Amino acid sequence: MEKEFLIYIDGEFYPKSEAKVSVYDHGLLYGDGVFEGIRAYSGIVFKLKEHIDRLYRSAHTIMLRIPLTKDKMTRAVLDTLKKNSLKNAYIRLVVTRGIGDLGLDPRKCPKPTVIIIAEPIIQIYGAEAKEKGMTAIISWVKRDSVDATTHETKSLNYLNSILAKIEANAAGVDEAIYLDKQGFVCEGTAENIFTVRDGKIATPPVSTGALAGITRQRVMKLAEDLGHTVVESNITPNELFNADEVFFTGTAAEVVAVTEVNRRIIGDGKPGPVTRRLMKEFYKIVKDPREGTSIN
Ligand code: PXG
Repeated sequence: MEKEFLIYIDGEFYPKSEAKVSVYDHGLLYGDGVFEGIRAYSGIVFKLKEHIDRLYRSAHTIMLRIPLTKDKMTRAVLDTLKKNSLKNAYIRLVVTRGIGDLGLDPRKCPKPTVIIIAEPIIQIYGAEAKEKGMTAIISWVKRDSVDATTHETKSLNYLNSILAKIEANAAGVDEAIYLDKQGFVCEGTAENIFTVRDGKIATPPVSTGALAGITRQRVMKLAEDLGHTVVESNITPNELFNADEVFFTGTAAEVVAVTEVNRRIIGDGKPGPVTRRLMKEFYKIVKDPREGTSIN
């Protein structure tokens, strides 16, 4: 039998088929918890510190006390990778409110559940998407305004992303883009969005409800280092349709062009020069030991 991956749950490792949590866990019953999606490249966990910091900020907002220090959590992530002999990996870090009763009162949950899953990279957006770009629709599902379920907090409540994804699937396109409640462009289902116009780069502010993406942050700095002006500003659907280039950023997506939105071709319908340059430079960054934490 093929060796199963080992999953970390509350300090112990379990083979994948035995890695289970209680049906009374409030992560399941109420989406009460927080998570991170992280990636390791050639033995370096890209921006691990930033992901751990964001996890603890999300937990702070929902008043969930993570039962590990940040250092211990970092070690647990690295141990999980080592146990599974993974150097290139997708890592999912989940902390739920823990086991409680059927009421939603979090006081009934004395111990948060900590889960770390590490698997080889699955090509979520494969080579073809990288080469040709992705198609997208603007979804009818609007990003929640800035409150508990906005993606300012990376909580386990992802139903609006899921509904938008279902809509994209039904429309036969690769991804869905949300607007905020005012009608401004917000982000994709699991990626931030950027426009390029006359060499100037724009991305929606987090006040639209977009996640303060770690890839977004790094790509903004990269673009500035390459001489571009980068602004956080509201983007209308009209501005999106008429941009020279549109691209997504995210842990899974990395940097990827969006070449069609609601059947409107963006630019000339191919990944543009700014996007291609950023893709190329981003691949160098993710392998740079200074940009992450070494597994060993
Ligand atoms: N917006 C949302 C709503 C996200 O969930 C991003 C933007 C990009 O942020 P980062 O920090 O990754 O640059 C995310 C990231 C998945 C998956 O399995 C989701 C995320 C990350 C990785 C994988 O769909 N969320």
